[in-house]
Amino acid sequence: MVNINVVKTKAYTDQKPGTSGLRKRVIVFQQNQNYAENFIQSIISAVEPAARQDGALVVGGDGRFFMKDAIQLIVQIAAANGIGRLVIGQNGIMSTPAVSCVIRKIKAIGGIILTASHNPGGPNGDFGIKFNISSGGPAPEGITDKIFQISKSIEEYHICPDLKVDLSKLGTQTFDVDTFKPFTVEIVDSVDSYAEMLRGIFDFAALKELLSGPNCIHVRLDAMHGVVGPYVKKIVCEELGSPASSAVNCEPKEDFGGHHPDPNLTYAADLVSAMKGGEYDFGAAFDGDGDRNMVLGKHGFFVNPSDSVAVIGANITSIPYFQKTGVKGLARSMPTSGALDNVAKALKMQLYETPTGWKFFGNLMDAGKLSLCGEESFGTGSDHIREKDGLWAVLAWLSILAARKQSVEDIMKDHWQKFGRNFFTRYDYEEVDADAANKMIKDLETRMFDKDFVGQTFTSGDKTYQVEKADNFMYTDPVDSSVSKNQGLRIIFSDGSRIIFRLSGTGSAGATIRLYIDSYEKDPQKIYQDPQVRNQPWPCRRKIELCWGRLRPLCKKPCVQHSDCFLVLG
Ligand code: VG1
Ligand code: CO
Repeated sequence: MVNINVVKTKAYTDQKPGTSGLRKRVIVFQQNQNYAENFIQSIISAVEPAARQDGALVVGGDGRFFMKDAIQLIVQIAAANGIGRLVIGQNGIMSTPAVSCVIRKIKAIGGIILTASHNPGGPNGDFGIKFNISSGGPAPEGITDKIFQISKSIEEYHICPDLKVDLSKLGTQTFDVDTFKPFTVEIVDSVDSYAEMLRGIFDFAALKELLSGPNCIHVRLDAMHGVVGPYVKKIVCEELGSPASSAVNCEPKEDFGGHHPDPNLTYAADLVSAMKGGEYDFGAAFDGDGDRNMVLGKHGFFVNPSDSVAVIGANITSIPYFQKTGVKGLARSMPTSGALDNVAKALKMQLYETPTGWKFFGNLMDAGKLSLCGEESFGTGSDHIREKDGLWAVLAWLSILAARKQSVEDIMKDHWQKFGRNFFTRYDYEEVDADAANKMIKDLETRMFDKDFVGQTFTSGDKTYQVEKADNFMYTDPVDSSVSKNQGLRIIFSDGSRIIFRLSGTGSAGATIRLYIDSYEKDPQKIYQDPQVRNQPWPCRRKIELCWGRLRPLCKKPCVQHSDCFLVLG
């Protein structure tokens, strides 16, 4: 018999889940007494007591520092709160998409994912805890608000301190806990269920031919020492026959080898330079928890994530899953470029525009309104699960390559010729002072809402843009009518080009201001320009505090260099 202790605790005021779970520095979890315990108890308290005894929770993470400690706490607190069963990835390892897959497969009541995604790890890095619901998707705002409320008033938590499980041993361990039904912990293979799911989505024989047949292409998949490594090895190498050398950085590490596990041109620079050599036809990188992806073609040709989802949409019949289910609708997060909109229009499909964060796609999928969606932040996925899915996106691209027998670059260029091109760029201003960032957004909003703002024209190079609409994005969920306000400031021009500002919800220190620029071009002569050059908002790239000469209060001194700013407000 395992004992339950009731431990008195003091509530914290800062456990508000952001865009994707609670993310803080590791030391915040380590040094503040009961910080992790409080939050885990708050999550479990949000699960109805009646659902707990016969319910299962899936638990897994990206292998980062502190994950194993957090999993032991989840086991002890879940047991003490009457949860019936936990299903945990071996050694705690399970990618975010795989957790979503397993929740759906075993009809769990939800899951807890230990990750701070693409944020760096290790003792000085970040840690995160995220709760997913029975659909397999991230908890919607109603539930994360409830968890936050509980965390602010928590006075005690329940725990079985003597209960320890061996996370390395596959199989079921059962414990008697107080008056509850037996508590079972099942350690499962991290990859099996997910691999089985992918076999039902893609044509594995065609992919095997592409990766290991007589005319095979060469791929390089960089897991950045995140959780995807074992998935790449087992599925792409062992099963689809790609040589072992195509799996790079595929050992999960607690500190991701000291790097940011962030699949973009900056942090996956090694992949970019390896691709430039011309030895590989296709390259991809993944983030820490395996839900993000970056796709590259031969010689390092970069596929912008907003374009990636549009290409998959335009070629969706290359994927057997969609031949079976049909295509119910397409969606993108608000800041994501309008490339997908052009595909939706051409194919006469419904297009939904949601706030940033994958949780907003779930309701549409559950209601049978959405098949394929993406975010500009290297997230792509479909209704096969309720999370974005990095390896799925890679197999989707490989399916298109197999069907079209063209290079990544040719597929992308054909796409732009047909649909026009959305030049998309995002600038991030990280760790700025939070109060000042809030003030800047307020100030900008006031200026944007000035009655004379709509209708104004701005000139950049040979193009003139007229403001057609300026607002703070608000989303009404078409399924449950819930309303999400203040999702980002939008300046929309008459040709569909847009400038967007929003504050990030995933940082762990200070505030991050994101500036997104999306400009549309249909002139075939101009579609091969460099987006970094074309969309540069200011002639130089100084920090926003100095650059925003006209956008007080972040400005420290007036900005004399920027008289030809693309965006001059006021
Ligand atoms: C960022 C991205 C958003 C993504 C979120 C979680 O959020 O912009 O598109 O859904 O990260 O991704 P924010 O609030 O910082 O802009 V992940 O791979 O960190 O789960
Ligand atoms: Co992620």
